[in-house]
Amino acid sequence: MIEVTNKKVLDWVNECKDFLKPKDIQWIDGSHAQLEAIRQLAVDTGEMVRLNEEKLPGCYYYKTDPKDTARDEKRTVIATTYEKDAGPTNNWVQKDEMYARMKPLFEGAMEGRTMYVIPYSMGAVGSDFAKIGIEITDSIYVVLSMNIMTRIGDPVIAQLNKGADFIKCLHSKAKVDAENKWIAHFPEDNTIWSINSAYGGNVLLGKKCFALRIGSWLGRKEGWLAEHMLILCIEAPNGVKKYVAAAFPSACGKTNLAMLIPPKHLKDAGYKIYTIGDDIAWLRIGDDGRLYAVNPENGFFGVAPGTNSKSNNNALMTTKKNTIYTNVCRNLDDNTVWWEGLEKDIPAPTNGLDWHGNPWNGQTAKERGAHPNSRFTAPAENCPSIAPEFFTGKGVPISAIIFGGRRAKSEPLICQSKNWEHGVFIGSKMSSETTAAANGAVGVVRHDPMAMLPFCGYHMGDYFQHWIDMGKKMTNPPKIFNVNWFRTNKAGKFIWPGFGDNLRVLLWALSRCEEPSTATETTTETPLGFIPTKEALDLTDINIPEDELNSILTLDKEIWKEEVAGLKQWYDKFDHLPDELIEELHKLEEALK
Ligand code: SAT
Ligand code: MN
Repeated sequence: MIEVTNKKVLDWVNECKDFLKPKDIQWIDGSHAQLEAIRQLAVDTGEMVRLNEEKLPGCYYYKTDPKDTARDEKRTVIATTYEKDAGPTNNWVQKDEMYARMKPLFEGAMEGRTMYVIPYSMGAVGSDFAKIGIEITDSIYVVLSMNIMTRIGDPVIAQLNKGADFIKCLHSKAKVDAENKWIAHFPEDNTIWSINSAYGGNVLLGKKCFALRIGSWLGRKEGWLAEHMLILCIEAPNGVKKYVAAAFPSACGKTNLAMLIPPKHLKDAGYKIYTIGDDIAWLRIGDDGRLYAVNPENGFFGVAPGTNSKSNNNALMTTKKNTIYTNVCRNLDDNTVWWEGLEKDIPAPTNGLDWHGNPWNGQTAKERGAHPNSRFTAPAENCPSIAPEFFTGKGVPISAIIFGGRRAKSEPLICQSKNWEHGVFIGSKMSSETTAAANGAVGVVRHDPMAMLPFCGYHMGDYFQHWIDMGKKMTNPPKIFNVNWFRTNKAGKFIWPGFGDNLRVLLWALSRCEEPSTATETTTETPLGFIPTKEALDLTDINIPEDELNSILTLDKEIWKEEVAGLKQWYDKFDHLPDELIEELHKLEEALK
């Protein structure tokens, strides 16, 4: 390991050591030998299970406490000096009070344990977009997961030694005590404290905590955007590459969209998809007035259930080596893993262990084998569709921004906003049915603007204003769209086939980004924006009953009057919102009359 000479780093690590009282300290240099030794330790202590080395080389199984299987939004806090800076959508605690509440929990929390110090970079090390964090943790799972999800070790220390600034991330699983679990962000101090959890989203502090909550705060201060977005590249048969960034709430198919496989006729025609990111985008305005995006992560923390060779073969292939599986079902016959949905490829084990660790028989068990929010943590480099641009860390120019939620009835398949401000309005009104990615009821509609409700680190009214201001600074901003893959018919079945067929919808969106647009004449203008006619969409080989197709390509005014009423209530939460949004809401209401 190279020597750490950054005094700020050394002082902070010492300070943490003094109140955490670990038995020893291990700096993570990221070397193969060091990580192998840590993996061996995890196996020896039973914290992780090494899986079948032929079928799943370098793969490990990990299980959390049954009460600790998802992000915990109630226990996620933005701790600032003034409440107005956290705004009405965050749990706010005065920052001194939050430190005082958590300090006693951290006091001696690492007694008898090793304190790991993980220097990591979000974004390719040293690239223009990159930012550094240091995570202190007592969890081997965190060390090994951070190694997959971020760039860690010596190259990052070298940056720190050059004087690079860093985010102070402190985690202890402590007693994994649900009653005393806190995930607290102190954006004024570039600090994150997380205690009493051992589940990914609460403890891999580079991800939602840094890359989104602290990132969004920094983005506002420094003039860029940190967003809950996948990034993908669509290469047309003529070789031209276009880039799309898309925001969906957790567990709404971001990973699937990012890795989509074109339907046969489009593949035969020469369309190719490359993946740049599946969850988080950092976006900056380039010298040419366009918006450029990078994926600051280095791996995928994807939902396992539902992943199979039909739904997302790229994701499945990504997880075949050097992957950590969390809370899935174990197959004891061949020491592999299994989850609901995988029966398309591999039958459920008769000799398994469910996500609680209880004996489980896929033929007779009524309970699930894998937790609905069970996850794989897999290196991006494994992904068959990974884009070369991913590795350079240079931003890619975004043509289209796509917002989407899970709405059974209201939102059409796709709708293009009228301009940037209207697009921000479209993002601000996003709502979705909740999923298992966070604790709480599943299937309840909630407003989730830009899919950032749980991840915006500051006042959301200010966040919308920042979006509007960013638009003003761009001479060539992306076009903004809203999509909904989740409309259902009378029988409750999805109308749109989704998955690879979503490319058809993206291609229409991209055609609208051409100057001049190649699709205008087959578009209907509605109060919500532009919706393609069915002639405008490529529906080759797709069979959807006429009336159902019409229903997802029109705007139901009655339903939308109710939506507007709900939206007004939502906006009422805010003590301030940009005038542009109030005006767009007013225009929508008028147009629906
Ligand atoms: O749990 S995570 O926040 O890391 C994943 C998600 O909810 O999107
Ligand atoms: Mn996410």
